[in-house]
Amino acid sequence: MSKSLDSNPRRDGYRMPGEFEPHSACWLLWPERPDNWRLGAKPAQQAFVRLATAIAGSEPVTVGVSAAQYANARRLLPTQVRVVELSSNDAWMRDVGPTFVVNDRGGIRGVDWQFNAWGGLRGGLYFPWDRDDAVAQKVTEIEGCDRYRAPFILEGGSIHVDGQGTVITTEECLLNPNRNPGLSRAQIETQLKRYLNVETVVWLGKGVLHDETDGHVDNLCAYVRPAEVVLTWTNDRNDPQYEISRDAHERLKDARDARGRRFKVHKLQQPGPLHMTAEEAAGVDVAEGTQPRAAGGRLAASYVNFYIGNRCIVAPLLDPRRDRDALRKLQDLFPKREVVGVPGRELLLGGGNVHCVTQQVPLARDRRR
Ligand code: KQY
Repeated sequence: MSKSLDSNPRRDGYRMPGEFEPHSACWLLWPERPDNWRLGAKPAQQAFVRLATAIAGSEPVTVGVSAAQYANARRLLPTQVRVVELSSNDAWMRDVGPTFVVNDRGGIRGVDWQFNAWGGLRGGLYFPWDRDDAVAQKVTEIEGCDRYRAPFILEGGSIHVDGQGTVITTEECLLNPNRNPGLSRAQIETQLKRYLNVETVVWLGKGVLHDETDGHVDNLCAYVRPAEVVLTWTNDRNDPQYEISRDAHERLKDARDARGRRFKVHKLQQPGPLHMTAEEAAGVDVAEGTQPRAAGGRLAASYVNFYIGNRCIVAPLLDPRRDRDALRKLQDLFPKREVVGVPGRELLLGGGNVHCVTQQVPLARDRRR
């Protein structure tokens, strides 16, 4: 049984590794709800199959799926992907799954963040979210590890760590009163230090324009390796994204990480700008309590929303005019991994992308040997 621990990772000597460190597995959830995924989630399911297949070439993949969709998911996913029945409110494993932490003696535990669907009743994206909030416990149970139930709200997509004492996050999300209204910036930093076991919090300002998560960092900026990040970028000064990316660039250039290093910042040109078509918007069911979809709305499209697998980088394909350059740039940044593009449009229409729907399980290693 997965025990709930009455402590925190810092006190117990556990840390969140960088995503670029070795993994033992990757978890996803199966998309299903028709008020988020158009056409009864059928196009999104095809995209998830492509994504799960790409990651499965690099590490074992498990997909959690509702009882109602089990047979369909099992039929569509390749045999090397494990499918387990797991209820959830939607498919954002990065945000609802556990953040795994490891120690130097081969131990692994999960951090089970509190979850309120990206803002609860103050601008959150759907109601209810009780099944999502129970996902992390169930995943740690299946993974056979104990867990820390964090005393505050956080989504995994709102943090990126280097595994060496630094976390990067955004003010737009973590300081948003719809997450932890009772906590000051200093108190949030203290909790991040306890639950990720970091010393330094690097604050960026806003996330990608119109990101409905309130600016998750994983759509804006990601670690390539310690002290080296990739930032979504546009050279168009008339695009409102320009000022957001410029501000993030400046903050990163001014920052020092936990080891006193300056950041090397790589710019990755954004796709588009991309917008939701009338046909796409019309394909999404209307439901009370769910964010409606509007034709013509600008999508929070970014190539930074990629997944780092053991031997691959899985990145979204979003814009035929820009995909090739984006993949080439990622290949330059990750020369030891194969960069694989997967269809990203359906994930984007749902409100996120590859990184948002994946959650790595780090390899627990005994470093004393
Ligand atoms: O991490 C994410 N990008 C989740 C977005 C949730 C969107 C729900 N429509």
